[in-house]
Amino acid sequence: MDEIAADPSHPRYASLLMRHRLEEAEKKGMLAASAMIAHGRGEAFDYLLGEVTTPSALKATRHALASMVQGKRTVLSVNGNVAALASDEMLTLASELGCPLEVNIFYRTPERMEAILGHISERKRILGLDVEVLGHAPNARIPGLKGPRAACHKEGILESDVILVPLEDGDRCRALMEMGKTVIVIDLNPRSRSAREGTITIVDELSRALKNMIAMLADKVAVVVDEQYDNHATLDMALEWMLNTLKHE
Ligand code: PTJ
Repeated sequence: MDEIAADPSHPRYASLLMRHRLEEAEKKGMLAASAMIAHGRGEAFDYLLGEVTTPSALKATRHALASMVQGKRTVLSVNGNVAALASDEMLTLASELGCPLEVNIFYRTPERMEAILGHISERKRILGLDVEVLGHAPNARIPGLKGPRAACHKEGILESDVILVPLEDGDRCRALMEMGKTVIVIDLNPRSRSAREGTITIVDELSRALKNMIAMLADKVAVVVDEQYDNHATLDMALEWMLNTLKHE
């Protein structure tokens, strides 16, 4: 799956690997027309972070994970970019948490849904994981969203209490918040609407954040809800980190 020309010791290996995954997903018809623009924006912010998980992002990750563990009906939402970049990590996390994964895309077409669901099902088979994957037969709508992008599963997103929405658009994030859910956002842009409106925002690159969650669960690192957690403080710390990285270059 991940055969790229660059050597893993190459300083830009992780970035090249993610680009390669997007190129492959594009060939399979999984991506929205604006997927590369969204990725480029993410890359720019990751540069400013220094391409590392910051201490405040790690704190948000631990708190988010604890919230997902505690959730009665946790669901992981997957869009085209997420499926391209981190299907294996999303499936592994869903398997560890014992929760479903739901494909839910903004620019919804039957062709894209089929391509994304096909890719996830192939990765699930290769990994040998037993995970419920939803999205194929939506029977409900997210209130407040217009058009095909509102389609979802009643037993999945609609009735979830905790939902992970990586790389999400602001409208959907707001609609989910208005439904009273705990909305966990992963977004490299601390100024995006989703980042500012979500319950818990992890300002980190998607695959890094997911790998941290999986490692926390595997190491049995204390995964406890942080009663003092303040999302605005987390976002401020991410911005300060970026400014300091720039100053010291
Ligand atoms: O597959 P669809 O139809 O649901 O569409 C998916 C995209 C991502 C195209 C759609 O949701 C979109 O247009 O998103 P936005 O509004 O561009 O927001 C994406 C956010 O994710 C931006 O704030 C980026 O900075 C951020 N981002 C991009 N790549 C990563 C990222 N954050 C974390 N890790 C990344 N790898």
